[in-house]
This record gives sequence, C-alpha cells and structure tokens, in this order.
Amino acid sequence: MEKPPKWYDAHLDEYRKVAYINSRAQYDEMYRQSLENPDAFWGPLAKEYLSWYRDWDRVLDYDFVEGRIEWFGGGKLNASYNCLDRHLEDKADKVAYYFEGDDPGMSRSVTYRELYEEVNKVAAWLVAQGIKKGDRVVIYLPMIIQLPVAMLACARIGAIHSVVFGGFSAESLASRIEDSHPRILITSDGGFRAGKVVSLKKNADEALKLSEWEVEKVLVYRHAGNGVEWDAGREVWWHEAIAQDGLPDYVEPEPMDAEDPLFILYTSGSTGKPKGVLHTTAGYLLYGAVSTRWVFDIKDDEVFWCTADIGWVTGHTYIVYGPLTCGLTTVLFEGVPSYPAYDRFWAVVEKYKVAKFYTAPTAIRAIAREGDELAHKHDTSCLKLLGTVGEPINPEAWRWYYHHIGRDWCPIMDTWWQTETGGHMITPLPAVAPIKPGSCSFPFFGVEPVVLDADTGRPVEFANQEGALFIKKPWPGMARTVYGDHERFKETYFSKMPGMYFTGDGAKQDEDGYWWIIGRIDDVINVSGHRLGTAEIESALVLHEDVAEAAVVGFPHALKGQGIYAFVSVKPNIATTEALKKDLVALVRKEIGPIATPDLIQWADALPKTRSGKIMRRLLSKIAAGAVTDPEAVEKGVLGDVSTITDPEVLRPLILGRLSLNS
Ligand code: 7RM
Repeated sequence: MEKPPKWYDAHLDEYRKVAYINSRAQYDEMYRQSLENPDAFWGPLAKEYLSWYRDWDRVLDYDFVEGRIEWFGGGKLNASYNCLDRHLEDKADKVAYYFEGDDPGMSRSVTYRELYEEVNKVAAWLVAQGIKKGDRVVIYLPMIIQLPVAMLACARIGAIHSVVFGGFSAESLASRIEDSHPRILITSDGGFRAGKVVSLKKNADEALKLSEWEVEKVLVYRHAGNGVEWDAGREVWWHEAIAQDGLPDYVEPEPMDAEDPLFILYTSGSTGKPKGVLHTTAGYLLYGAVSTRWVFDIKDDEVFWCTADIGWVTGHTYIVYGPLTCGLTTVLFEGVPSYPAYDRFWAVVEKYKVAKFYTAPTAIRAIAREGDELAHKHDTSCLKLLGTVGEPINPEAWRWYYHHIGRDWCPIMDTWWQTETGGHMITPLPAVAPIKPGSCSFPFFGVEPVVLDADTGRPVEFANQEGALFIKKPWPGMARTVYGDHERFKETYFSKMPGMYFTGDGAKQDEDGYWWIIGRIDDVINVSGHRLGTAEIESALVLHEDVAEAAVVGFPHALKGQGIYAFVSVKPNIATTEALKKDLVALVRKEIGPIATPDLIQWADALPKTRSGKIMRRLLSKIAAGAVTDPEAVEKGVLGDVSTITDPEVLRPLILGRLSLNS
C-alpha cells in the first residue's frame, strides 16, 4: 500500500489569496509580537473587535503564582451590546441563526433584529424579578434559539449564566445549582433528540427537589409540547412572561467591568466534584471573536456551523459569543448526526450553503462507519474549510473527513483547547503552513506552550519527546477562577509548576515544530469529546449498597475515542450478577447522565493499591486496554515497575478477568 503523505497543502495557494493571515512569515511575525508585547498586540484588536463604554487603563496585569489575571483593567463594556445592539445599524436584517430542528421539517431563521428584540424582552422580565448584576441564572435548555437568547439576556443585565448541558441528569443539575446558588432557573418542557422527546422540565423538577438551594422562579419555554407538572407559585411560561403588560421592549445594557464575570461553566477534573470554571467579559469575548475570524477565516457573507452543544464550552465560544461578536451567520442545530439518517450533517450543509464546518472526531467516526455513499448524497461543494475539536483525531478519521467531505482540498483545523482556555490554543490557520493529520500545528497568538519532562520538571530537549503541556503566559480568553474556590483554581492550574498554567494534557513537538496532543495525563477521560472525571463515576458506583469499591479508567474505543471501564469490588456475600451490572449502569446514568454510561464492568476481588492506599490506575488502564494478556505479566515485568504495589498478586485475577470479558 502507498504510504500516505505527511503534508497536506492543496488549499494553500487559494487561501493565500483571501486569508486574513496569509503566510508563514506573517504568522511568525505576529506570533513574535503577541509574546513580546501583548499590550501592543491585543490593544488594537480590542478596539477593532469590541465596542467599549470606557477605555481600559492597562491591557494586562497578572500574577501566575497566585492565579490572578486581569485583561483590559478599568475598561467597561457589555457582551450583549457587542453581540447585538451595535450590529443593528448595518446588520439588522442579516440572519444571526439558522435554526434547524431535530425534525428536518422544523426550521426557522432569526435575524439580528429579532434576536435583539427577544433578548430585550427576556432581560426585561429578569429585571422585573429583581435580578441584578452578579446574580446567577442556571440555564437548562435544548439546542433552541431560546438558549442563546437566555444567555444574552443575562449578559445584558450583568447576571452570570451557568448553562447546564441538557444531557445531564437531575442529580448533576442539582449539584450545579447547589454550587452556584442561582435565583432563577430557565428550562423548557422538553427537547427533541432523534425523534424522541427528552423531558427536561421533569429533570429540572427533580433537581429542585434534590437541591437544598431554593430558586425563586423557574422560566419554562414551551418547545416539545410534552405534558409537565406545574407549580404556579414558582413557575412561569416563557411566552406569558414576555407578553406581560408593561414589560419594556428595551433594557439598557449594564456597563460591565472588563473583568466582571460573564459565565460559569462546570467541567470535570481529577477530583470528584466538577469545577465551576469562571470566564469574565472582555478578554473572553475578544479571544472568542478573533479566533472565530482567523482560525476559520470567516468572511461576512459566509455561513458557519459548529455542531457542538451550547452546553459545552465549544458552543459558548463558537456558536454564541465568537460569531455574534463578529456579526456572522451560523447554524444552530438541535438534532444528532444520525437522524433521520447518517447524512443529516451534509443535508444541512447543503441546505444553508455552509462554508466553514466545525465538528468532533467522534461524530466523523460514527458517520464514516455508515459508509461513503451517504456523504455523497448531497452537494457539499459549498464547504471551504473543516474543523475538529474535543479529542485527538485518528489518521483514518482525518483522511475520511478530508477526502469525502473536504474533496481532497478543504484544510482541516484541528483545534486544541479547553473549557478553561475559552478559545483555540494550538491550531492550524488555513493559509499559514501545510497541515499534518493528527497535529494541531502551531500556537495561536499570545499562547506560549512548553512541554516539561514528567520526571525532571525541565523543558524537554529533543523533538518528539513527550511530556506535560504547560502554558507560560496569560492569554485573554483564559478562565479567571473556579467559582467560589480560588484556592482550587490555584492548586489545579498553577501549582504543578509555579508560574505556569498546567493543561492536564500530554504533548510533544515534532522535528518540524508541529504540536501533537497525546491526551490527558490526569484522571480525566475523554468520551466522545466530553470530559469526565474518573472519580465522579466512581462516586456514583459506590453509592450502590452492594459495592465496596470501584476504580474507573478509560480504554480505547473505536467510536468514542475512549470508553469507560469500571473495576468493581462487591461487599462480602454479594453475588456478582448481570442484574447487578445493569443496576450499576442505571445508577451512573441517573447520577451523571447517559454520557457517563460504563461500557464495561469487570468484577474485581481486590484492586491494586500503593501503600498509602491510592489505586494504581496506570496498571488498571493497561489491563483495561487489553494490553496485558499474560497472567504471568507481573513476574515477567511486563507491567513495568510494580514495587510500590502492596500486593502484586491481585493483578493476576484482574488480567484473567479482562480476557473473559468480550470487547
Ligand atoms: C474544547 C474542549 C478539553 C480536553 C483537552 C484535551 C482534549 C480538545 C483537542 C483535544 C487533542 C484536540 N474543551 N482536546 N481538543 N485533544 N486534539 N484538537 O474540548 O474542556 O471539554 O476538553 O479535550 O484533552 O484537555 S474540554
């Protein structure tokens, strides 16, 4: 077989004619400036991309040891104004969103003026409830227009929104409510997913019962038409709320400090409880807008589609704040890639003439598995650029995407970033350099990555040497704290190597200077591009009265990237039955949500531990991956150094147990 090429550059000449950043030399020069003089780099961009009520006093002030970061200190602006009001002059009738329902028959376009009017109404209702700057509002909605409307209504009055992904369970919603103490919850009766109704209101009711914190009001949008239980004292229908007599049509945007909070978004880490990552106003907005423009090289008349759910950071930045700040037209899709059939993405691309398309490797793998024909049922020649995010993309998926969707021409922007980074960190730009499948190419402006050797803590010396990925300097889009727990922010991100931001990822730089992300090196697994802490899943499993102990690790999964593998020990005299496995799966789904469903559960008489009682996940990961098949592995040294394990004998039955589990 012919060896696949290392470089892909078919698009370069064409892109160099049109791109904002159109040569390697231009990128190099801008990158150098962005590191040497961040003030001179970001200051003019902040003037160009954002509208301000008051200019900033200083561009950047920070202390990475304390985890204190301030961008555009003293400046005042409003995110809702930047996303809406200022576009009314020349873009009032431009489409902001093409809404495409789960049902292909359900679609609607929403102009900037319409979005502005709806946002003002909801903001007016919030004000009428006494909601003010700094109050929290939790939003639990499907992928419908009302989701960005609710977010922007909060931003308009200075309330901090906390969007909870609609796929999360009542328990997950309750824990987020208890952590952020919202005054208002915004939800809907239900959402649609592959033709079925998901009862969000029912989950919300359940969450409010579970939570010790009481919200004052629940605003409910009628979308799916499913029946709901109703508490008239606390609950209000959205359509009635905004039609209320005397509610003004216009709410003055609250002038916010550049560093005032914009939103909280929960994300999983290596310890049990998800962290409320907090983003502030100016830096986040600027970073989102600039990266949207340059990475996807979007022109004003092009349609952009990011298929993420707004419940994740990708949707916050690349469906809501980035595109709206730039005044662009994007698609907002409620459905899934498989419904009514696996050609849905391409049908939607054709329908709206999407030029720039951004999705996750897991979606590409699921679609590719269904065959090539579906990809060619539609005319997708409107596509000029593709993107991926969420996990490393495997070469097979990359080539399928490049060939069948990109027609062997569209560049693929493999964007590496995180909830905490607010926007792209390491990513190709379409007219800068050839791309390599699986590499994220080069750092975005202002981002100075470094790979530190795990043992010595010193920067690696050779090309292709793997290590822990750190970032040396602040960039505008980065998170500012963990909501209500700045110590945790410092501890998680700034203590591994004082003075640097720790990403939690392993990475390397190759002989051509290209960056490659290896994957998480902490106890976080990445299932279909979604972050889950192993500790969260373990906490759910041990809630079961028959379970003594559980250890969860990731393992390679053909579709999801990583699957969830649980080693479970039961209490004495408990039978390890299939029925119990089913109960455990149901329990995890109830506690966290369907995305956390364990793929495989293996019974374990005992788990390998260090003398201090820490479970040795490194060994369990190898077993779960099926990388160890020899029961004598310990004796033969195949498992590496096991000298810290209290009882190496526990490994033999685990290896044998793995062999008898089929997958
Ligand atoms: C945007 C997002 C972050 C984690 C991150 C990585 C992994 C994301 C890529 C990637 C390889 C990529 N936010 N990750 N993008 N790995 N290549 N292009 O995903 O907070 O949910 O996850 O996802 O491990 O640390 S996230």
